[in-house]
Order: sequence, then C-alpha cells, then structure tokens
Amino acid sequence: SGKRLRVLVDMDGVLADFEGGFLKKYRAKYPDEPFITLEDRRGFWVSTQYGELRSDLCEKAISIWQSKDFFIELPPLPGGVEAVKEMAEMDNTDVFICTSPIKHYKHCPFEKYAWVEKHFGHDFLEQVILTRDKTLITGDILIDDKPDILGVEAKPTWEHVLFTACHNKHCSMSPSQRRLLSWSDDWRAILDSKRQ
Ligand code: BVP
Repeated sequence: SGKRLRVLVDMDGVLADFEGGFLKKYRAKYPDEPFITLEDRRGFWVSTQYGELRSDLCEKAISIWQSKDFFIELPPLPGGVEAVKEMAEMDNTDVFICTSPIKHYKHCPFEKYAWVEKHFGHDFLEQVILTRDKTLITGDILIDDKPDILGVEAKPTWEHVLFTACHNKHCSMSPSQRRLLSWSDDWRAILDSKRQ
C-alpha cells in the first residue's frame, strides 16, 4: 500500500564499529598515551574529546582514521549487516547506506566502498551514497548515531532516528525524537510506522 519507503542508514557507528576500531588501533599505536574508554566517551567527535584530554592527542587520534586500512578493517556492529540485507529484501522498500567520508580522501572513500562490497556484495555498491551533507538527500528515515545532522537544507525530508552509541547514550532528546537502541531493537516497527 502507498508509495515506496526510502531508508537511509549511516555507516560509522551504525553498521561499522568506528569507536571500537579506533580505540583498538589508537592503543596499539600509542600504548603509553592516555585514552578514553568507550564508557567515558562523550560527544560525537573523538578528536575533540582527545584534544580536551591533552591537546596533542587530537592529532594523534586523527592519525588513526587517516591511516590506510582503518575503514576497511572496521568490524561490523552486531546485527547491522543482517538488518540492512533484510530491509533491502522487503517489499516497497529502498535502502541506501549514507555516509560522510573524511576530507583526507587518500583511503577513506575507497575503503568505504570496499567495506560495503566485503559485507554486502558487489551489487550493493548501487546503494552507497557518499556525501558531506545528508540534509540534501531525500528519504523517509535516516538511522544515524550523530545527534545533530545539519547542512544547507533546513528542513530535510527524513525523520532522524538516533542510533544509540557510546558517545550519545547520555544525550537528552526532544520528546518527538526516536531512538534505535541497537539492531536488536524493533527497527521493523520504526519502518512500518512510516509506511502509508
Ligand atoms: O568518516 C566518518 C569519521 C569521521 O567523520 C565521519 C562521520 O561520518 P558520519 O558517521 O556522520 O556519516 N570522524 C571524524 C572525526 C574527527 C575529525 Br577531525 C571524529 O572525531 N569522528 C568521526 O567520526
């Protein structure tokens, strides 16, 4: 019934474990430097919190995700790949992976495509959207762990469903905003609530 549902799914922090992958490689490269446990993470920007811990740690953090093989080696978050594959098979449903690459472009955009091919298969590359401004992309739902998704479009078409992550679990939210606590949470009910 009704028109097709378009679901946009973020990659880092929703499908790929950016925070866990970062911490593991940061500790391996800088074993004698202080670090922030996932329990103590606050704020979307890892680099900002490391810079607050000690100013030189901001650039050390950045060096981790600018390195070759950082993005391709990110482990999938539990249930995410399976959920997106199931969504893509649903009637009247179009799913896109919508992700913002870092501006240090040597490895990240390539490895984001390679990650999707590795975990979803070559054909799923049709579903990848790389953009620095998600407000330009039209959709019914955007599942994303970033609390504030801003861009040039003041009124994006999508409803932002906040995917819970270590850095946002304490964030207060407007009463109308919805969360997806994990991929074990009822994402099917959220999709169904948007169908005509
Ligand atoms: O490519 C990811 C990692 C990067 O920003 C992008 C976020 O994309 P979305 O999840 O919004 O699609 N990134 C960069 C920094 C610092 C840069 Br300086 C950071 O602290 N955290 C982070 O995720």
